[in-house]
Amino acid sequence: MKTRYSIFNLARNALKYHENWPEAWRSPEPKKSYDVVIVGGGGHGLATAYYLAKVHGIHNVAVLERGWLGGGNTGRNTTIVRSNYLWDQSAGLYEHALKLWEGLSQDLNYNVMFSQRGVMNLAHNQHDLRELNRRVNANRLNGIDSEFLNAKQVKEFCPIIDLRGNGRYPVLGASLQRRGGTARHDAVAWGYARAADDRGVDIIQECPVEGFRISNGRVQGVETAKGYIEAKKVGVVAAGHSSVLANRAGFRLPVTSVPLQALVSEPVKPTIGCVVMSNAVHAYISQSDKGELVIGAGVDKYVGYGQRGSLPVTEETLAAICELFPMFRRMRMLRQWGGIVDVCPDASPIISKSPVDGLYINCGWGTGGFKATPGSGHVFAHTIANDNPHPLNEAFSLDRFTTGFLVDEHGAAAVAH
Ligand code: FAD
Ligand code: PYC
Repeated sequence: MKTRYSIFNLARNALKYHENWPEAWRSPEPKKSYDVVIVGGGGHGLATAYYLAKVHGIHNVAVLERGWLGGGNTGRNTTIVRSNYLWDQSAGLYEHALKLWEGLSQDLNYNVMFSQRGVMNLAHNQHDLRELNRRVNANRLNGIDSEFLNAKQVKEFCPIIDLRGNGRYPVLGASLQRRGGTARHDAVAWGYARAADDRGVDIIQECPVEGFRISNGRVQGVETAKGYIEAKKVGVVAAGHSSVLANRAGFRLPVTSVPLQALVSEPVKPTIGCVVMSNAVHAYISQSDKGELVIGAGVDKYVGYGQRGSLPVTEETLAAICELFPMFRRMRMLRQWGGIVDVCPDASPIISKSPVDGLYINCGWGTGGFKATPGSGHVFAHTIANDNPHPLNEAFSLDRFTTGFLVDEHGAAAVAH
């Protein structure tokens, strides 16, 4: 009886209150001018706006998003968070982000469902073993938790894995970052949006930026579908479309845009309690809190802007997943999609001033920027507020492609690109 009453209540409240839920953020018309305009309402853009307001006291800020918040790669990614990169510069940046993740739900007062379930990277051959060992040691030297597991320990940590990999992908060992894990992607966008809005930031959706007004080498504002908006400073955070926007501002970026795809299965009971990745075969898997297996693949081998990804990549990935986890062979896949990732030649991001004064660029995260969202927003806000990089993003400037001081993270990129 009690149950029926509660179900009735639930239905009545759903109908009665559905239209009166308070909005998590306002939807204002754009003002004539702002101190800072951020182009792109993904996680990185929203985080930048939040830290501009919170840390630097700059509240007259607008985030202009051409579609809906998180509709780009933020809402399309497979949510893996880790900081086990090879070089000191990357370790600094990604570990900064991981520390912010550890307090993010409290900071935003919004549950981003950060789950430190451990991220394991598999070794299938002697080369993988050497590379993973090298990276584990490099991580430890940088104070990042990282350990090497032999095959027996891999099986203990993830009992459903088949170490034989059907002969094609034998598992010889793995690296493990226990503090790594996953977070709920759209909650990250919504949490940052609500917290930025609370601090006075205007969030404007369905407002594509179509061009920039530049005078005497300095940005004056942005041309948008909702009219011209003046801005003292502009931050471009438009993953996948950053080279298009840079072209409109009159400079070139060394990035290539390619589709990266992912897919999820029908939901099942908890079966895999960690994240398992294989750089060598471009397949990785975790299980969402809803029970879906979240599976990712490699990038398509051609430039493209279709948010789909090609079938041969899906087939290759699922074949590898089935060989590593035979118990998943009869699972049905529910959804498949793609996102456009912009890739730098050294597989590291650009967080930098640009050749145009007052215009800043944050892009090139390739297949791995979700994990960096809080850290990226934090240091980019610093760069914009001070017109100078934060020490943690100094190495990720645009001019590294002319000085040659690249930060080559191809080995740690997890999904080769
Ligand atoms: P986005 O979320 O793409 O935001 C950019 C925004 O800019 C978009 O909303 C877009 O609509 C907007 N925009 C573009 N042009 C304009 C314009 N002209 N005017 C206004 N707005 C514009 N990373 C990880 O760390 N872990 C993972 O497990 C992982 N898995 C991935 C799986 C897939 C399938 C994909 C596609 C990516 C994955 N990534 C992962 C990478 C990660 O998703 C991205 O690096 C990260 O989300 C980039 O965030 P962002 O805020 O910069 O970009
Ligand atoms: O960078 O860890 C990563 C990642 C996992 C899946 C896609 N990117």
